[in-house]
Amino acid sequence: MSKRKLTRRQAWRVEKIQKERLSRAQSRTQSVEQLLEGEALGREQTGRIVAHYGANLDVEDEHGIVYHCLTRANLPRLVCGDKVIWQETGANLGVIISLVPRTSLLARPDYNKQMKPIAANIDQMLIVAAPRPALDEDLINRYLVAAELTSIQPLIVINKTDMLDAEEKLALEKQLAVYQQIGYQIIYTSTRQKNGLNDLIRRLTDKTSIFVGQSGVGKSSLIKTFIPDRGIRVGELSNVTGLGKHTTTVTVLYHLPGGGSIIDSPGVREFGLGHVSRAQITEGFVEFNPFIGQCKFKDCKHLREPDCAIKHAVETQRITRQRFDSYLRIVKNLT
Ligand SMILES: Nc1nc2c(ncn2[C@@H]2O[C@H](COP(=O)(O)OP(=O)(O)OP(=O)(O)O)[C@@H](O)[C@H]2O)c(=O)[nH]1
Ligand SMILES: [Mg+2]
Ligand SMILES: [Zn+2]
Repeated sequence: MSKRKLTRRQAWRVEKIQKERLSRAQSRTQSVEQLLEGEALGREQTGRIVAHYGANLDVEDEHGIVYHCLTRANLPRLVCGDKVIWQETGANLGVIISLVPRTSLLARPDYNKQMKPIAANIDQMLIVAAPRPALDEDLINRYLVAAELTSIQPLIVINKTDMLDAEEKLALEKQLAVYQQIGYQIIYTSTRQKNGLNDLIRRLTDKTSIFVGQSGVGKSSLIKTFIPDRGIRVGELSNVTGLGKHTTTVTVLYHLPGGGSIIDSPGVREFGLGHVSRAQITEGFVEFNPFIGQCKFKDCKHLREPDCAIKHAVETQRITRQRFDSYLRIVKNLT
């Protein structure tokens, strides 16, 4: 078969799939509009999205009852944590008719570099890391920047401390001490030895927190220790890939028995910052703030320019080389 023929056939298939998609979307919209025109609609009420799978969203009403809902076509992409106005259309079924303005939105770029929202109305971001899969400081720093730029309070959680002997634990604490020096809190936990869990639950009460971090660091395991009866799936680390086998694939919001909610999100190998500028990343490195605007050149990139206030701060140890080098790697990878 010639190359051209194959390409044409591929093009035909792509077009066919797109047509099918469009018609599915149109019929979905039609059925939503038909539902809305019907007379059997319940009253308008507020609710919160507690899970979402493709076009279907689970909305929880004020009494904690969950309804599978479709959405009106004119709404933006809705995510876990969103507060919505919706109407009942049948037994445990409903239609979302509007979105209550969000107080915060966490998003990340997808494979097409389009920003994809992950969760909304979050107060706190728990950045979970572990000795295995190997701790990635650049990833932690990207999450910290995202937290700073979206005004979501970050908290670093180092899980699986049972995998470290005393000496290794000390070395890790020393490596991460810089984060505490610049004002971030770190909680060391082990779901196996039940360490640090009380400390962690205290930070979660009465807030909406999202657990983020690489796949296999133990986000779902931590959540499971707080909500034991909700059948949360926890992955075995595969020896081949090092990634979780029962990896979380949908974002779900759980309620804590003592008040507050937690959102479990799928692990990521990379967390890109998307369309943020170099200047925004610099701002997201909190300890750089006193030196921003002090460089000789207004457009200083803090690389080789003379009289660079940031580099001077590194030389005089007011900014650590550890964070500065990570900053340089992050801005270098900006698209
Ligand atoms: N040694 C040890 N293993 C743990 C600990 N916490 C979780 N694990 C194990 O780590 C593996 C991955 O745990 P998960 O909770 O599924 O990890 P996750 O972060 O939710 O992963 P994704 O859903 O893929 O993002 C499982 O085999 C857990 O049993 C811990 O404190 N110590
Ligand atoms: Mg998980
Ligand atoms: Zn500079």
